[in-house]
Amino acid sequence: MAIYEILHFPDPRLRQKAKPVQVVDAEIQQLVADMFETMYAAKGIGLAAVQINVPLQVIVMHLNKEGEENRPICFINPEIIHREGTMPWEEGCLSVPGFYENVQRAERIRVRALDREGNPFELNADGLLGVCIQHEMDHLNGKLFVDHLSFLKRSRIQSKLQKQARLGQLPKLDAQKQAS
Ligand code: GNR
Ligand code: NI
Repeated sequence: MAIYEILHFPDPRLRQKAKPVQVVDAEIQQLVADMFETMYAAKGIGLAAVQINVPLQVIVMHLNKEGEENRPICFINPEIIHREGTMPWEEGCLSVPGFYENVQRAERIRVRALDREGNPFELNADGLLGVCIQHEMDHLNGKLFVDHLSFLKRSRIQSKLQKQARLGQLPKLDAQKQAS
C-alpha cells in the first residue's frame, strides 16, 4: 500500500487525458488499493488516477453518506451512457484545495464501467453520487471543476493557489540556502 501525492491546480499534469485500462491485472488492483488509501488519507470522497499523475481511466469513490451509497466503488474505463436534466451543485476538489463553487451538472446519469475485478457493471446515479462521477470523469479528460467557472473566478483561484505553493516552498529554499 502507498499514499500518493495529489497534484494541485494549475499543475499541467492534471491536463493529461487518461488512457483506457487494457487488462485489470494485479498491477491495476494495486493502483486501485493505493488510490483508496490516498483518498481516505486526504479525506476526499473521490479520486481519479490523473490526480496522482497516473493517466489511466481509473476512479475510486466512497461517499460519506448513509444507506446504499455508502460503500467504496471503483470505476475502470467508465462511460456515461445516458444523462438527463441539469442542476447546480457546490463542488470542491482535492486538486483545488480550499475552494468551493457551484457547477452545472446533469441531474441523472447512467454509467457503464468495469469494477476492480474487471467485471462490467452499470449504475444509475443522481445527487452527490452523480455529481461526483461527473467530476471524476472530467479529471480523466484533463478537466477540472474550475474550468466550468468564469475566467475571472478561475484566475483568482489560480493566483491564490500559486501564491500558497510559493509560500509552501519557502522553508525548503531556506533549508537549501543554509546547507550551502
Ligand atoms: O472530496 C471531494 N468532494 C466533492 C464534493 C463535491 C463535488 C465533488 C467532490 S469530489 C472531491 C474529491 C476530488 O477532488 N475528486 O476528484
Ligand atoms: Ni477533483
